[in-house]
Amino acid sequence: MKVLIALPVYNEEFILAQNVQVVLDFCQKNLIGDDFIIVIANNNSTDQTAQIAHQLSSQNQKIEYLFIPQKGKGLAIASAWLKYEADLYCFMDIDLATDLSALPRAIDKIKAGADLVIGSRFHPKSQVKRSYFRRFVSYSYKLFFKSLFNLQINDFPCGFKIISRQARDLILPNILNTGFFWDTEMLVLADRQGLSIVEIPIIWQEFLSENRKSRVNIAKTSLSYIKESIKLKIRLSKN
Ligand SMILES: Nc1nc2c(ncn2[C@@H]2O[C@H](COP(=O)(O)OP(=O)(O)O)[C@@H](O)[C@H]2O)c(=O)[nH]1
Ligand SMILES: [Mg+2]
Repeated sequence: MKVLIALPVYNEEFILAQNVQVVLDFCQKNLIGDDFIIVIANNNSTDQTAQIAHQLSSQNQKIEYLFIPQKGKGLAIASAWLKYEADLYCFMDIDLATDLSALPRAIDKIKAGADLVIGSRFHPKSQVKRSYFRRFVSYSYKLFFKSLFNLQINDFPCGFKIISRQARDLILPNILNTGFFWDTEMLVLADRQGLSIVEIPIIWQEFLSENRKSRVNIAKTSLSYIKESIKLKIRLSKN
């Protein structure tokens, strides 16, 4: 089977080349019997991201570079997923906070019949290194999304997800958000369609440094999650 790995990036010049190489090496060693393609999806970064991504793709035929002029992580992933032919579609955050050992396990679950497989920092078998503040924020999202949409899922915004081609075709055209809420909306819509969503344990570690801080503004993102959730809830109640 062919696996498409989308890497949404915004101003990642400090880690891009190194981490794309890590993903490439991992796939070459561990995705035995499966073909793969890595797509760097850049939303108009203002640093050297475009130049670095362009160079990486011209040096290796397994790496594609996609430029998206408008902002939004969700839009970047959707653009990459829709542009290339594959059997399985994955995205992961380029800081590689989710250890790559999750990838073959996730692929196996899809092959075994799951429609969506998502990394979960709340899985009892997960190993998670995170600040107390981010844990608290994450736990609040869990309570909020779970109760509002009445789902069994625990980790909605985790930056590691994989989906079958069939599920992509069914769900992607209905996702309206283009930013950080995009994958949460995907899960809610998938559940409404009766698709199976499987949470798998992951090893999660955030690598923050002076050069690379989180791209996420927690206050702004949380507020937009609340707004987008209410909009989605209203939309679903009308159907
Ligand atoms: N394409 C795209 N990627 C983004 C955007 N904002 C963040 N990202 C990517 O989304 C991923 C998650 O960002 P990160 O800073 O690690 O978030 P955190 O782990 O929640 O602190 C990284 O791969 C970022 O480069 C955006 O506007 N467009
Ligand atoms: Mg991160």
